[in-house]
Amino acid sequence: MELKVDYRDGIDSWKEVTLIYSAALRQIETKLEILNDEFQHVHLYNPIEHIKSRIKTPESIVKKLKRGGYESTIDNMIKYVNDIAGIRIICSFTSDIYRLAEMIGTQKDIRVVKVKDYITYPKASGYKSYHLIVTVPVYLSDRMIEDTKVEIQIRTVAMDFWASLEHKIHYKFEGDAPEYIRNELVECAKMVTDLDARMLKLNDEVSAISRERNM
Ligand code: 0O2
Repeated sequence: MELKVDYRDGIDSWKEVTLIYSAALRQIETKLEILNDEFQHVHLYNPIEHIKSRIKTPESIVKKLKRGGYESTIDNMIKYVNDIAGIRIICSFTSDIYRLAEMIGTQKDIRVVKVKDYITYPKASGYKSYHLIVTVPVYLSDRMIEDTKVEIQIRTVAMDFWASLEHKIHYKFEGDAPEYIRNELVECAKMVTDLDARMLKLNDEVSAISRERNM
């Protein structure tokens, strides 16, 4: 892995990039935890099951830049790699995903710059998830780095289970899995969609009964 270091907006080394993106990740994580706590307080219910976050490895960044035909420079990674900082939010129900996306969008210092709704429009592979690219300002001791990008992926437990296995299979076969395995994954994705719909319906029915009985 080799990243050529140049100078852009005061960011001049991989270490500094990591510092800035980690700070952006932490800010978003804290906001999400606050939203989850508030939701629990008001609605007695947590939309977030759990949150995972990561900084993309330099190797992975270089691969992505190469795929896009870009030279491996700090400048290019900041400009063209949207998921250097990534957060994955795992929810119980599909309805939580849209609720959370809306809540994130109304936060004053978060700017949503891109949305990919792979839930309404799943990939041909069967992949389902809701992706947001957002930016947040990061305040350092002597300056403010505006518009630090963070990719937020929101999906249900079932969608996450499917995506983790598909990701492993994708890497194992270097993107060229045998057809019967790809077909089986598409079938499993349909089962995930069905399971998510049934669990949501069940939950709605239980909530309606609880309201009726004042439970
Ligand atoms: P890795 O190894 O997981 O980090 P853009 O953001 O628009 O410039 P990109 O990055 O292709 O372009 O956006 P997209 O489609 O939103 O995908 C971003 C990430 O979503 C991917 O990052 C994966 O983590 C995940 N993802 C997208 N498609 C699939 C899929 O078919 N299966 C699985 N399991 N995950 C997927 P990376 O960097 O491609 O990969």
